[in-house]
Amino acid sequence: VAALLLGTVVATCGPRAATGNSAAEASSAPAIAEPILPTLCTFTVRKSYPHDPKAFTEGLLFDGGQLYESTGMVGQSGVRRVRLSDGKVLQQAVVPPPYFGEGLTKLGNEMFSVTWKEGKGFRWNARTFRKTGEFSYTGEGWGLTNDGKQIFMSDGTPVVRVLDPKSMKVVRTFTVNAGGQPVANINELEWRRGALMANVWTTNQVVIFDPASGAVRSVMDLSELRRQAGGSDVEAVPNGIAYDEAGDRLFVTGKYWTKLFEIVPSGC
Ligand code: DDQ
Repeated sequence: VAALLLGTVVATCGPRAATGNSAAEASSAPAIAEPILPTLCTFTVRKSYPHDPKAFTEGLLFDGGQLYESTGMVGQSGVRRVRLSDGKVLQQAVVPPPYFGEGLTKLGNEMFSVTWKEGKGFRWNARTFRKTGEFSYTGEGWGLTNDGKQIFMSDGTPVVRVLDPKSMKVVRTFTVNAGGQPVANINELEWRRGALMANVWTTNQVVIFDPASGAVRSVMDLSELRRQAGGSDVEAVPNGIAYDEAGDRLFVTGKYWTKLFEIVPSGC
């Protein structure tokens, strides 16, 4: 996936319109509907905060001035509310064995979390951190986010499910693709300004894609932040994107990272 995306990005460095197909250019309608290739999106770091280096981050979100995180690994899984300034855990609930905690999303006063291979999801009261319900799904559970109305769920494949939060039933699906090529290992998800962002598992890349077509519009490379906060652990991949809509702030971290970064994206 890394090679594919990198190749795709490099390929966009030339002028896009230079097809050399003068016949097609001369006609009023293009003969071929070409896929739009992703562009590179960059960022600067505005601030960094401490992050629990024991947290195997699987979900991250910011809502109502609060940071929430879910963690994985059997026996270390759970959901937590975290103080941004110093990373202190303010509230938490355990996701017990045999479950491996994965993505987290919050809609109003309710949180939803999924588990890796158990086909089991949990509903939580976001104020009390009490479990309020369970739901099931086929396949694996990886990332979760929502657009205020519907929930988006990734499962490690290029296919993202759109779920109705009441029933947690699949409303529709779409395939994340870079220039038409499916992108696998779509992991932690985030909704930001009408687009979806996702960590691509094992890589340092974040893809930003269209929630209708699944087309990847841009790619962000978090290699430098991983070097600063992830150490040498192969599992310490970037994972965790949280958008503070009210403050227009974007936060990223990773599994076992020592830091959580506020970044200012550009061209995403
Ligand atoms: N996932 O988040 C990509 C879905 C799973 C990552 C799990 C990597 C650690 C595996 C450790 C195995 C222990 C059962």
